[in-house]
Amino acid sequence: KSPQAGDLDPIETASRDEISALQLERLQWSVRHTYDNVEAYRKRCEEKGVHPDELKSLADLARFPFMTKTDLRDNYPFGLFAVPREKVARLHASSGTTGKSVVVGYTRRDLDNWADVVARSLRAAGVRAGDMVHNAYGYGMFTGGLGAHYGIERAGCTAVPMSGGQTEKQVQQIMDFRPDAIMVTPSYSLVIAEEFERLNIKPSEISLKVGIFGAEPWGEGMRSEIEHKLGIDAIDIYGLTEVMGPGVACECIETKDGPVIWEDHFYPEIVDPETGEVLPDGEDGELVFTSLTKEAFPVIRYRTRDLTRLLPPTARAFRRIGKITGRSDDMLIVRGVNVFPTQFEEQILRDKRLSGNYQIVLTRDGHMDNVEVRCEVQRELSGKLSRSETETIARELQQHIKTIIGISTKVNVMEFEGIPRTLTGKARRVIDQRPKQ
Ligand code: ADP
Ligand code: K
Repeated sequence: KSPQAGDLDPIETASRDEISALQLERLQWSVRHTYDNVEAYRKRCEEKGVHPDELKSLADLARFPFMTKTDLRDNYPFGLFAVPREKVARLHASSGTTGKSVVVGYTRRDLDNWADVVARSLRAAGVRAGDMVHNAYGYGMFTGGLGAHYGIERAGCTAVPMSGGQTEKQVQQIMDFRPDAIMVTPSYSLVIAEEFERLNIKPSEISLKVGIFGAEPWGEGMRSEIEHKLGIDAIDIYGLTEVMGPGVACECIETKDGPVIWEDHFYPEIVDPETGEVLPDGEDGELVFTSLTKEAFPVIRYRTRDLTRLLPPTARAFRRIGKITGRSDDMLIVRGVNVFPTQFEEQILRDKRLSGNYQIVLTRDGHMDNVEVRCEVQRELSGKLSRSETETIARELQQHIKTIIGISTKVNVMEFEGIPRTLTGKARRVIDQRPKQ
């Protein structure tokens, strides 16, 4: 499907000069707005000896300080908000490195812009007004469900707010309602595809024409598998809670060559993850975003920790991001949900019967990620606990992890020193055996 007149916002076909001019104007507003309204940011600028008045060109941004997840944690929950709490129309949250999550807020106008960029993402993916979109992203504090939802409505489509899980019901509803498009994590889409296979339903009998997949890394191999099994075009959507949510960037169906950054709302940079130095387009490094229009929770040079590169425009006037090749921190993405090893550690340390030594083992069973948490009992309890006592410890830990971190795990409680000690350097906490994308 090629875009038709009226499908594109004028800025999507603007010249580079027009885009840069708009970006500079909005950047100056955004930095000034943040400086004036967020005390922690103003202090950071003063320490660095920079002032919003010095922002005369896009390149001047490189002189300004970065924002990181640590800043969000230190200012939990609302310390980085740039508007009074009464002006915040909605909150969302994402995992932080410890028990406290990262909290973000949106004004009415922010929600409006978010719906616009998600609607634009849907159009880029070939979805048109009047289409029905089955939304299997999780609803709730995650940005995925509601972020996609309001974009679907904004695009003039029929929203099916299915949320995640209940695979049999997902399939039943897709067969009964006959949606044109689906929004879901790539891994869960394959679980849905397998349920279709189990029911002997052929791709040609499935109404879906396109799927918009994100929240976790996926590669070309997975794209062809999804396209083949569901009989659809599979499109990559990228986003993160701190910057907005899904819809920061989305692929175009004509080219399928990496998510197009909606550069009129989000200004990208690639920096050297070690030195923070800005790298030229095309070079690998860490993706950094500055919000250009956000009122409630502006981010200036936010370090995403996602490793990738910036690619030149193709189907639209904006630049694209390459495949996310990894992270420059230890965050794990399990079934689309972000988790940090320290979050498991916190739960393990709550139980005084456990030694605090642990290991997280990630595997992929079919298409779903499995997490095994290996921990061990204290030295003085080693060899002294009955099987049912050990099982109780495991069950309790599993429940804590489920309620607090929000993911299902298998907990394996071992005897003291059951986990191999590293004699030099840091303990190996994570063993990721999932196939590389
Ligand atoms: P989302 O709901 O978009 O997943 P989160 O804040 O929960 O938002 O997670 C954001 C992180 O998820 C990103 O920093 C990135 O690591 C990962 N992510 C999101 N979309 C993609 C994608 N299309 N490809 C690879 N990684 C992605
Ligand atoms: K994610």
